[in-house]
Amino acid sequence: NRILPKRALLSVSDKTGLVDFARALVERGVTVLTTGGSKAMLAEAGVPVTEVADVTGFPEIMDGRVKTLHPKVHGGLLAVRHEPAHAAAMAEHGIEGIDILVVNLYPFEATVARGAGVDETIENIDIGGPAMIRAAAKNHAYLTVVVEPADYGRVLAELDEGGVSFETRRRLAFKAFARTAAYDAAISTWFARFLGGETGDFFAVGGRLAEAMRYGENPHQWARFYRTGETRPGVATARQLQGKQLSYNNINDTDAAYELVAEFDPAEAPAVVIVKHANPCGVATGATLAEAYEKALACDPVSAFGGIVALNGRLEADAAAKIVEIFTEVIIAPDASDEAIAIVAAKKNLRLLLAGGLPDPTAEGLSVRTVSGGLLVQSRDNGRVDVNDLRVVTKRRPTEAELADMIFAFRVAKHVKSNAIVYVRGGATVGIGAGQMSRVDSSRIAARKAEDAAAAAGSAEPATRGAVVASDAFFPFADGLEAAVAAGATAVIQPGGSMRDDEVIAAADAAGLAMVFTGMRHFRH
Ligand code: 93A
Repeated sequence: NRILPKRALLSVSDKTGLVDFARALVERGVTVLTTGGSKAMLAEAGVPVTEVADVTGFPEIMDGRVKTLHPKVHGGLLAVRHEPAHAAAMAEHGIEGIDILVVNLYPFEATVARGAGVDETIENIDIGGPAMIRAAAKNHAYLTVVVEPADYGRVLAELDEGGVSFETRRRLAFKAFARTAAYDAAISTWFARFLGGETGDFFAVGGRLAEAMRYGENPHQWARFYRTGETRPGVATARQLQGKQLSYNNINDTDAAYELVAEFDPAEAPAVVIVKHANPCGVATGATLAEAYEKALACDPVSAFGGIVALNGRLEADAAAKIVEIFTEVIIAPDASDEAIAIVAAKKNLRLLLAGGLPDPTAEGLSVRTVSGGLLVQSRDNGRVDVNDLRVVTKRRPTEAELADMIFAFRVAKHVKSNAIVYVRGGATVGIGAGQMSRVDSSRIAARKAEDAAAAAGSAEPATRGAVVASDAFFPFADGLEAAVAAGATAVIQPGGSMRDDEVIAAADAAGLAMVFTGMRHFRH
């Protein structure tokens, strides 16, 4: 089942390794056809090649938009060689078979990534390339299709073993369709920018392999990380300065941490988030990032061990020195000073990621998850509650200080797995209850964590005394609110909308609490 090729067509934008590969093909007796730009490079290197235009008898036209879209090319790619009618058509029209197709596409993703304008981006939508790749991949029974330079070596090695095997041709065909699918997904995603909101009944998801991880969420799972072409600052576009390779869980947790810290405008206050298992275990603002880190750490110092630290501003030496005092897996920030980088460098395994900016929490986007046999797609939760959205439902109105902490707590709750209960005092979380099946359990856990932190710090009373509390969804019964009262909370922020809102409001009034409704829910599962 091995095929020794006679004729190859090379048309590549990424010209890495092109000269050596083409020369090696020629040395093995293969006739090489190429498009204009590829030809120029090969001719200069002294590799004898034929231009596609000379085969088709038709010049490249319209700035290269039409160069390989010709029956002499596509007939050569698509002909079923053992089919007599196809062979007759080839003879009649002077079509010669192509046995190897080497194409890599116009760099659409890279063009978007560097922020090119609309005209230039559209010009970088490759039409002829994907058409050839798909034709060759369809006809892999006869052809070898190569879509990236990384495969040149393997193809040459097989040529020296008597030809390219069927297994390799099929594997390369798989890769070819994966590539054109991801390419079209990137184009479709780019178009979605102009639609805003609802993108309709079609959804394409794709990405380019960024990294193969050692394993997935668990060691028996394999894992890969793909970049979708998104250009916003975030975990996928951040630059890793040092440390071990990021694991699957690291990337997931770092994303959670950075998306949350971006909720806090650096112009208002420096903020720090510490994440474990995709949930925050400490979030705080402070006069400096170093102070914010200390406050965040105090929330749950036990869980913070081995955590991910995200900052909403430039990492400076003072914060870096504090963060490296305990074992930390990852630090992510928009930027870092040289001094801070030097401090982190002393911890060889600690990863430092610099994202160049912060994600925009109000930006539109998509969230995708798999279910067995399907995909669930929804718009990103870019909802954001402001003071003006709040409705006071209790007799007592919240104080200014309570209001500020309420908004803070609700923004944190948005990023905590449901059921989420978040206690905040003085711009810092003091107790977080996450991921429980019952809201009252989350309330109790959050309060208990605050008691533990107080005990560890040798403090007489838990920091939930005098705190505000946020709930990601309404309290279905008064018991969740009563748990907050028992913990010493003075004010509550929650969406409202329960059938028993009246009972919950009455319980709040009875305890002298101030309570506001946001009208917006932030489930996160
Ligand atoms: O503009 S195209 O969509 N029209 C075509 O007919 C065509 N044929 C090949 N783009 C086309 N290509 C692409 O040109 C290939 O996919 C490759 O990326 C590039 C190589 O051109 P050159 O050899 O001139 O640098």
